[in-house]
Amino acid sequence: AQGAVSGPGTDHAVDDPFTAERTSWWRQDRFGMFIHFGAYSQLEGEYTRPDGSVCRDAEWIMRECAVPKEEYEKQAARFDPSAFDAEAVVRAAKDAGQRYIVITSKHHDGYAMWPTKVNSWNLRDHSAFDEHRDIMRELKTAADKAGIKLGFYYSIWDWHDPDFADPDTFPRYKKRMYAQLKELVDEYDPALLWFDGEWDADNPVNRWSARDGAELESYVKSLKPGLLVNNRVGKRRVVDGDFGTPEQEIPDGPVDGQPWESCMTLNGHWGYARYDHDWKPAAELVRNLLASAGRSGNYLPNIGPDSKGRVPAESLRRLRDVGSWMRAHGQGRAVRGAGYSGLVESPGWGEVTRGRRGQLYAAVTDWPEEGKPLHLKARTDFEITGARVLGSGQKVAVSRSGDGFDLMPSGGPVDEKATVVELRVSVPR
Ligand code: FHN
Repeated sequence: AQGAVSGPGTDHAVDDPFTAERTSWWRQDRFGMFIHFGAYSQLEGEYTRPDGSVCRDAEWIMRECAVPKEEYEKQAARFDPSAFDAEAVVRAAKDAGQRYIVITSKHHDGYAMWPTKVNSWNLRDHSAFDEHRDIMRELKTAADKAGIKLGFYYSIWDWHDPDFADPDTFPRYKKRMYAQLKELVDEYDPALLWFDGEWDADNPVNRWSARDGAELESYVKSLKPGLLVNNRVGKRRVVDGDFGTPEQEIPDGPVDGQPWESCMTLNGHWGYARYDHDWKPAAELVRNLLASAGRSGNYLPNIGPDSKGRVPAESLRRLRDVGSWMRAHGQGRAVRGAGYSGLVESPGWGEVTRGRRGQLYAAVTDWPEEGKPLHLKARTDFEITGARVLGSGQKVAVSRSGDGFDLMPSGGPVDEKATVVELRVSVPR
């Protein structure tokens, strides 16, 4: 199948995750938006201790800065993200070329970002936010309108609920967790659930087992057949769910025989950190997107709205740049629906993907010295029957050379982020 990866881990007799109908939309989309937004956003990454010293972190601030529970609750009570604009967030994703959004419904601090009836530790009952607003509902409505899929991150690990850390009371916690997940599925009909924190570092007698993971996965799938679930349901990220979730890295190929999605921060933090200005350039995002697609993976860069719910302008600018690049280079066809090329080795000067109609997309990110060709090392026998630069239409001379082909575009880079050469190929049967 197009986009499938050859090699170890793809040999599933039943419901091969690389070709399964269920994962089809997700494998085609290739590009989503992660959002880390929660009670921690209120602190914007800085906690001033009673002695006046400042401790910095983002979504881990409660734990890393040892914020006392009462103090954290006091901060959450002031949380008023009234500037959160679901339509603008969805538009930013859509303009960037992203086709799905995954937002933290509950992070490790246990704070629910929807009006859960399970407890009062949530955005409606424990905040300064308008009690008539529901951010998740707003996102769902905006996403549906824009044809964007919505998924929820949900942390199994919970720092706030005392029943979590005690093996005797853990079943009670689990019951509430199941009830919350049912609310999320019933109320917002998500396309996927993205679990995290199954690696419980808080509970000395960690009872969360691979069996708990399997049970959780089948429970949520029974609530909604077709729901996609990530791999972090089993203890310590053993293979589970529909896709793997490497973090801050692009793996070389299939991960544990699963399709995968690489999530990454745009600066150094997931949640908003007002002091972190170390933003990755848009060119890096384009490169990561191409590298993911070329290895048949998805790319999920993250945004972290501030205490008012505003998305940092630096994130928006980068997403806009990626979107412009997508539009200027064949509407993102080097990425969307594309996957592992199979026909050539990955070159040192960029990334190669194979599009859904069989074309090769050679994306040049590190242009060779002037006058030097772009060499493609063939892995198998095939012919190149046509070549042009996407966007500019520049002609590209193709010649056989040694173990593959030399490509000579008639001009230099058309875009410093990545210039894409589209190659029509003929592969002998
Ligand atoms: O601890 C979390 C972290 O805060 C963030 O949510 C990332 C996103 O994948 N997951 C955990 C670390 O693996």
